[in-house]
Amino acid sequence: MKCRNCNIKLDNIVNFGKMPLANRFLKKNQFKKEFFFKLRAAFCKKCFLFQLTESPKPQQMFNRNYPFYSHTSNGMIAHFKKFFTFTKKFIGKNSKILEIGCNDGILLKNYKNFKHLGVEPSKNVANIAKKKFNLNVINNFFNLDLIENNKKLKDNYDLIISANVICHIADINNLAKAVSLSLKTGGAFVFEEPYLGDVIQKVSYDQIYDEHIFLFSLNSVKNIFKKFGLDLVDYKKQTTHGGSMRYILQKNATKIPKKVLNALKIERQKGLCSVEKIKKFKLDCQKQKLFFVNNLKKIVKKYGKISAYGATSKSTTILNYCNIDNKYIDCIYDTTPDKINKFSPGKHIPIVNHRKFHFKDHKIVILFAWNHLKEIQKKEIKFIVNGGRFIYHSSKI
Ligand code: DWN
Ligand code: SAH
Repeated sequence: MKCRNCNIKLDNIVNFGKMPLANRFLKKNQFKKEFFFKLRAAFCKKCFLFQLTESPKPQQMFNRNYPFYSHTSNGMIAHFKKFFTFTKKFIGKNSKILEIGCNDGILLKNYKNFKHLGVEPSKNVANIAKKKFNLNVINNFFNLDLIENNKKLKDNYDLIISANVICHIADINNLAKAVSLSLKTGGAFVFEEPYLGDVIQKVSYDQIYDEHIFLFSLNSVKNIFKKFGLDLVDYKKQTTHGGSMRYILQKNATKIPKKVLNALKIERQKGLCSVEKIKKFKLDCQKQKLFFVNNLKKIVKKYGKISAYGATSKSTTILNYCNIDNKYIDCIYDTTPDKINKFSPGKHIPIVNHRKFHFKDHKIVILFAWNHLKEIQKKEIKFIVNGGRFIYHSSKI
């Protein structure tokens, strides 16, 4: 397998085995025809891009039944308000803003009083952005074809924004070229994604699944986008999604600030550009798998089956990589109507309405939505006060 950015041979990092689609929650009659692919991560020693070697077709993942609705987290609603405030410095009254992957409008709604456009391929969530929040949204994939076939989109935007989307787009050069074409000279491209540094440090291998084709770093982002005249001019570390990075790029910047040059150097010193250091991640994943499975076995022996909280995309990687099924976990509580009363991908654990979570019934619960800990602790305060404990798949979280 060759690097999706620079086409040189990749170094294998870790193999998670046969994996279903992370967000393909099933009805019983769909079990037999379930789709699987090989989930394997690799690293490019030239451009430092951490990536999947195989990825399902985008239409298989992003369609009219995409079950992730961004508005389900109040913490993320507040976060995206702050994202908007951060980007105010790039726009004026008459600026035009484009969002790549606006989902149900959680970020784009903040730009409602500007000339704006969202591009979102998953029809169900795009419809919410359009109908509930009255936003301008094209129900399509953002790519070069879209820009080349729509003259109005070319050389048109002062600001392009995106959150947790760019890592979902397999043809990264096509994406970068499309962004560059639609941005005005001097315009800004601001996007944020789960950060490779956090995943390595926390051994949060659950950030790796079909939709997350890339885990970026400052160095890999710089290397991908500079070919298309998009220069990394700033960054801002984020705590969302277990540790993310906001990247700020400018079309044809005149100068790269010292702050960025220093941060690129620090990343190199930390080993984020070293294939030898990144290869250690495989061992860390295996250790955490062993830790989690042994811990779970002990708990189940003592208390019987336990429950989990948050039917996240991330949980699909944990459950399938660790081979944990209904023998250990009776159900996963969740707020999403499209997931409730269905079964988890691959391991077929029932998804139950979070309203049925009664604090007295549980002593220990696996928190799959660990990135929303604060928000969930608040909701389930009785569970915590009653001595309830959340556990995780990694001891480094
Ligand atoms: O990149 C992506 C991110 C932004 O969102 C996508 N590829 C898919 C998705 O990833 P995820 O499923 O891991 O996202 P979250 O936000 O960690 O998990 C959301 C799930 O947790 C939903 O199913 C809802 C559930 N949840 C809950 O049951 N109670 C969430 C919250 C905040 C809650 O209080
Ligand atoms: N931005 C939101 C949604 C992230 S989930 C948030 O941070 O909460 C990933 C989203 O990317 C999905 O809504 C999916 O439909 C969208 N997506 C995937 N590929 C895309 C592409 N090529 N162009 C635009 N959006 C895309």
